[in-house]
Amino acid sequence: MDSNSPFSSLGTVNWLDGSLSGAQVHESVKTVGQLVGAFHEREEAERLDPSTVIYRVQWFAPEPAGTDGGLYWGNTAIEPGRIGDEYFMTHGHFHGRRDRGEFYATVQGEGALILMDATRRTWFEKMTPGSLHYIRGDWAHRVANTGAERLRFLACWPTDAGHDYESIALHGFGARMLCREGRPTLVESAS
Ligand code: M6P
Ligand code: ZN
Repeated sequence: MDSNSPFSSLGTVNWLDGSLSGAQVHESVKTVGQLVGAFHEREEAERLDPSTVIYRVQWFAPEPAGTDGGLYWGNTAIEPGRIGDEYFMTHGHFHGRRDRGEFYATVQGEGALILMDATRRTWFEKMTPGSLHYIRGDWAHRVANTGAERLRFLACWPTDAGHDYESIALHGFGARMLCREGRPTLVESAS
């Protein structure tokens, strides 16, 4: 059977771990050096090898960024670990367009999806294999790996959502996922 669909050669999803493959996969790697300012124990982060990988993102982008009505598909893999008492985590972002939502679905591992609304109220949803999470367009979102193995989740978001990292770089989230008495605990931030 021949297919002449323009997207038929996009690639494949490995449903065992969520990883993507094919010629069209985009990839980025985030290291301790790139995330140093995100963790509250900055001096601890500066003591680590800056090339230590915290997470990797793969995504399919069948349409250019900003296209009306398009979708992206991604897979994020966060290593287990902590900087001081804070679990390895993503940068986290608001969407540039606050009316563009997103789905996350956990494939492997254990984690926390940290969410924050426009008033800085911050809460989390537990991530376990199979858990599905809907992120409203005006909620900032960050994921922390609270388990002992790699955390992998899939994401689907609109092509025209955009990433607003600046608000997070300036003000952070209203709370952080910290290890307290051996357990992941959401602790309110001072600022
Ligand atoms: C998911 C999606 C991506 C995002 C990635 C990493 O795959 O939400 O849009 O880039 O996670 O998160 P961040 O950009 O906050 O580092
Ligand atoms: Zn997003």
